[in-house]
Amino acid sequence: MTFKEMVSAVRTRHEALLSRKNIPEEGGNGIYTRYKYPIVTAEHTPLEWRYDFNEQDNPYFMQRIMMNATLNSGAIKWNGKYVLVVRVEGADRKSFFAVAESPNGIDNFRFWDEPITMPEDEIPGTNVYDMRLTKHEDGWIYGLFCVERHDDSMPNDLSAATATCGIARTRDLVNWQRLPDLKAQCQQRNVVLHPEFVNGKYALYTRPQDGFIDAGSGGGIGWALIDDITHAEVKEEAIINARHYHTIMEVKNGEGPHPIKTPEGWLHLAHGVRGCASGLRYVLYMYMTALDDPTKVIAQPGGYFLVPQGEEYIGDVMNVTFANGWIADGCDDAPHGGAMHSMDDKVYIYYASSDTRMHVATSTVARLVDYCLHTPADGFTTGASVENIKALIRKNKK
Ligand code: M1P
Repeated sequence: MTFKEMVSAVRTRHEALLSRKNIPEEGGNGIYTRYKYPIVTAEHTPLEWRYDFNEQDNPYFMQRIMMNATLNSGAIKWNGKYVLVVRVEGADRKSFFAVAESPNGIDNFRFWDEPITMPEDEIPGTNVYDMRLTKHEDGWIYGLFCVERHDDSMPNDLSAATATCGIARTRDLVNWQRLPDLKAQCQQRNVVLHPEFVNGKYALYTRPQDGFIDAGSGGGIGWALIDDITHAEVKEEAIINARHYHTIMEVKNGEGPHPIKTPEGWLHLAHGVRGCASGLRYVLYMYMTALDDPTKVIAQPGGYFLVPQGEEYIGDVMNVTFANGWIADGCDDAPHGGAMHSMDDKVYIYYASSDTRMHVATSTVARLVDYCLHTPADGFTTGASVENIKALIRKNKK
């Protein structure tokens, strides 16, 4: 093959992947519809990021920079497009943020020309990942993400690391203003900005943790009010969604994207983690909080909402589903992400499987509210679970 032919073959394959129509899967659970094809993979990243197109410099037309994965993406409806801020991970294990957009939210995702240049905080980070996007009442779009640094208090341990919440804001998703990292008493990951002011303050969903991996004594998803987002500090933190023994979130949990406001309350998407013989299992779950008090849980279906299925089990970190982005249609021109949605609004749930690729599942506000309000809560024992099943059987016999 000539150089020209190699380039042409790669371009044709790439375009076929990018323009592939996605297909809804039949026979789901009635709560949401999954789609057959992953929506963003490492292979979707622009060829210009990976290949040197100069024949003299790259006669074999090799990839000069390889991409490993596209995962945990923030999401926002932006100028009529479905936009993801994707965590792209290179072969060198470094993650970075890059914007991919689609005209319909389910296929044809294409990356913008260049990855995001994220300014550093005072102490530069080694790695950044898992951005949650919030169009806030103050007019800015915020991106909150995890910043990983080596833990220099343990100089002899090369794997010792710290997790801190990085904060940046933008008006166009291209130029980002970095604010100082969140100050807290402990390490933090999965921190999310609530879209509205609460008591005149910024409000954060937090996830206090003892170490880089272990949530330890951090009891679950927390809540903290912040006086000044430009010098954000957690002064008081209350756990609003606690972990529990023998549940899907026994080991850890974490808020996903910011919640969706509905007439029945705030819809929350989160991940829960439990340990098993093959390692940690990450699943998605939902809960609802009161409209007038986003910290007050009013419903929490027992068990998981969405788990890996088929090839989704396999990847860099097996048995993982993780979501930090969803888009509820219907409030495109709303001034901020806390706008009230109607029950008919469609919801696009963006999730990653096994830290490797991005998928979409669709639902509606009405279905998700119904799921939250009418799925029995976890009774925390086998006996309680059996009673839930028997109550349903009795109802069906009537
Ligand atoms: O590997 C699974 C996930 O592990 C972490 O999530 P958590 O902090 O809840 O354990 C994150 O590193 C996340 O990016 C990753 O997908």
